[in-house]
Amino acid sequence: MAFKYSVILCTLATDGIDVWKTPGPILEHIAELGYDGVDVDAEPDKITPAQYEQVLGICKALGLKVPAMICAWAEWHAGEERNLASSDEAVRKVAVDYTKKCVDLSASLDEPALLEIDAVASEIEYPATKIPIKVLRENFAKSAREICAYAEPRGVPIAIEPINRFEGYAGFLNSIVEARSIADEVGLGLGVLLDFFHVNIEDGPVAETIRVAGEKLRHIHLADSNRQLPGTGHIDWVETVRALHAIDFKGYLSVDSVPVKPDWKTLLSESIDFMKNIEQIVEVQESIDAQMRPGH
Ligand SMILES: [Mn+2]
Repeated sequence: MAFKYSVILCTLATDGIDVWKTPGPILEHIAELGYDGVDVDAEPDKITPAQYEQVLGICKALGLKVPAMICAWAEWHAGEERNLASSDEAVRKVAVDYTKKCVDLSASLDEPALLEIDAVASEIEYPATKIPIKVLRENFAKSAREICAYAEPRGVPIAIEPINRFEGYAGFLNSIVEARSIADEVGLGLGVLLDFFHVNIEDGPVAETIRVAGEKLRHIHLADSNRQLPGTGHIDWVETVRALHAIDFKGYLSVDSVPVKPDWKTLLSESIDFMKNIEQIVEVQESIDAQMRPGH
């Protein structure tokens, strides 16, 4: 039961790689390395239908799936304030309307792609946000309900990605425990997205966090504890893969390593090779475990 791997294309920008400018050679290289898919930017007002058609057409020809589209939430990434937890109704509406447009875009694909939602304030108030957590939670849950009610009949999966306190709200929606509790409350198919970098900062051990996410885990952003390629930090990868087997994870692991180091080609080839090696080790371990069981 091998995992499926993808690449978040916009993260490659830190190495000067722009899929919207030269899609052919970039996507060909990703396919050659053995990736199953790519996570494409969700910017329905900025990327033209012709650009989407070109990139998605090349993906299709190469056999690359699009398991997720990446919504931009931070102002540096989005170029505008998109705050699903805002108490200002006008601000919150901008973010909800953007997400609904992304749902329409995703629903137009051959297979609808997952969209991630999260809560990012335009102003970071580290070490603790001044807005009561209860208020932020109510606002965010309201947005999530509106988005999921729109996405569910269109077959578009939505998942909450908790963001660490230095990039998101300091104190709200930083952990998988919080994300899972909102997903449980909202229902409507809402799941969670686990980014190993954020989780390593805000949750317990990654393997334990995977068990907390459980059947609500829809997608993974792949990096080590230092946000660099897997194997260069201190995540316990064998335990992580064992936990993913234990919950029978069927989604994708998408490389989300920023800034790209040492260069995009090395990052992508080493990431997938390392993970496939760990998968093999775990398979051997699990077959030894099975032999040791009584009655074998
Ligand atoms: Mn991420």
